[in-house]
Amino acid sequence: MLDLTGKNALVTGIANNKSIAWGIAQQLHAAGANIGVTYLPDDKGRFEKKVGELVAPLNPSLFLPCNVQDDAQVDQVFETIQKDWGKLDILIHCLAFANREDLTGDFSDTSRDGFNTALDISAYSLTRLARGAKTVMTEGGAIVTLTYLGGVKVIPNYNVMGVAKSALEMSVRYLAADLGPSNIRVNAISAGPIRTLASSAVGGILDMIHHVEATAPLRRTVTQKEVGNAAAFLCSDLSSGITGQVLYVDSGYEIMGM
Ligand code: NAD
Ligand code: 0WE
Repeated sequence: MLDLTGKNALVTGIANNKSIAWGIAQQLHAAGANIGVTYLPDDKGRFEKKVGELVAPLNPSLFLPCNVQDDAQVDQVFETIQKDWGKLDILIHCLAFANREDLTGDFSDTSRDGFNTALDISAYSLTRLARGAKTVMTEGGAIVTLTYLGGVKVIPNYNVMGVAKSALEMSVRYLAADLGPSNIRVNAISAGPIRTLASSAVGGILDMIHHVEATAPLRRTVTQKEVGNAAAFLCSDLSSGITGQVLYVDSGYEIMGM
């Protein structure tokens, strides 16, 4: 049985009710986990209000701002976990960002700043959060991040995000080796394309979804709930022997050659 009762789970990356992180938070909650949520703070407090209202039904016992580019905010999250929870069991890393102009046109036009921004937010943040998590995962734990096929194969326009996902997937392996002796497992889910705030801002996402519906073995896209269930598995004792892996939740699309 998939049972997460007594587990404290921190979920990053919820922006709205289409967010993959929201699908994950709901499934972790359904499995009995105690939920904490971080949100990306903005000047007007819009995310704080929106995300706060969205997650209220899960009764989150922590609700904290965390811009992963700000070390002070990251440290504050883990200090609060130490103080309020005593220990952390589960960390969900479900965020990415590249400048919009870097997700279209020629990859060779990527600026130094654009490259650094994408890699900092989308890849380095996992290592930064894992470092904080290690201090509070005193009874072992599970870390799960979200990646995409564009980190392994060239997907038109994914560009610098593909480089960031490649770095993210290799970070999963190095972190798994690093944190394994502390009984902390680190895995990634490679999700197929899903309509979310981030993906909808990308030109041609609907065409990509139709392509998956036409060619993936299951002839459909995946849902946030399916990704959430896979995440719950990777966070539970059912996957106690699995670390450093990338699990494809993509209707089978990745296996196809033609
Ligand atoms: P989303 O827009 O709902 O989530 C992206 C999140 O990143 C938002 O909550 C945003 O606030 C957060 N974020 C951006 N910059 C941040 C920063 N500096 N600090 C903290 N948070 C920041 O979109 P999503 O599609 O649910 O994306 C979640 C994850 O899933 C990403 O890693 C994405 O690459 C991955 N993914 C998405 C798809 C897809 O098709 N939607 C497929 C595979 C993988
Ligand atoms: O990882 C992603 C999306 C990541 C993303 C999206 C945006 C749009 C708005 C990162 N940064 C930004 N910045 C913005 O300003 N996905 C896996 C979804 C996605 O994005 C694509 C895809 C797919 C699929 C971009 C190009 C091609 C395919």
